[in-house]
Amino acid sequence: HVDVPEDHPRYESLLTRHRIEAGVDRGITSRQGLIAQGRGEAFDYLLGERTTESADEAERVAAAHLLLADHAVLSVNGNVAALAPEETVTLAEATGADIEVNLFNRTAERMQAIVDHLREHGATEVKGLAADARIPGLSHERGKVDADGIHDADVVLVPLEDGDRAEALAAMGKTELVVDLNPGSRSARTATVPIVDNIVRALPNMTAHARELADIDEATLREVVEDFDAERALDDAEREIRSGSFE
Ligand code: PTJ
Repeated sequence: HVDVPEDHPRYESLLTRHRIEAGVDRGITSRQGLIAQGRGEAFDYLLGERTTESADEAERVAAAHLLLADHAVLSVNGNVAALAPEETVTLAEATGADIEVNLFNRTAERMQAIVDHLREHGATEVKGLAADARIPGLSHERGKVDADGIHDADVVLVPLEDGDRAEALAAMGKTELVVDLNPGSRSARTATVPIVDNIVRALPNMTAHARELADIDEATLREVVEDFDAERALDDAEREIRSGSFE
């Protein structure tokens, strides 16, 4: 437990930082995850630490993709597990998606710690431990996935993903929903739907959209998805960064 004064201007940002630290202490987050968090924070600062209108739209489109999917999977790494375990479980429940732990720096210990952590936060089934299939084009450890999980999925949500893996998943023909605060990252540029927002805001907002869209007919959902322009979403994010007023 840490005491961050609630009136501190960086309250949310400091809480998030402590969650990542705690994740490292508990063997959930990799030490590289600390560096990734720092990079994310810098972009979040430039974006004003808020969900832009354009990101909100991308989150709505991503929710529609999850609802339309034959088999959607939410991929969880060590940063996501530390930052938003409950929010991941809630989104999976709202959309009928599977959850799979998939690590860039895979170790058996960290896989198990994250699976346990997600179960403590209400997940019933967590995939990733079987590792009985491969993503083509990646080295052995980095390409491991479950045959009945990410390998089989038509839609995957990959938050804070490394560029190589994002490209390899896209090359498999999957609809890729990427949450990444850096609009210039290869992952964001590869995505079917780039979501330039903090994962701690993106997941609950996607759940809210999924609940709103749940009763809408399939044709309308398809329109939501087809109207989306990924290039424009990335341009919007860049413009927000350039025009930001920083506090
Ligand atoms: O747990 P593992 O082993 O799977 O490793 C996970 C990390 C994140 C360490 C690994 O995938 C990695 O090294 O990723 P990168 O290449 O550092 O990319 C992470 C991207 O996520 C960067 O573009 C960051 O800007 C972005 N990012 C970091 N924190 C957040 C974020 N995006 C959204 N929300 C965040 N909180």
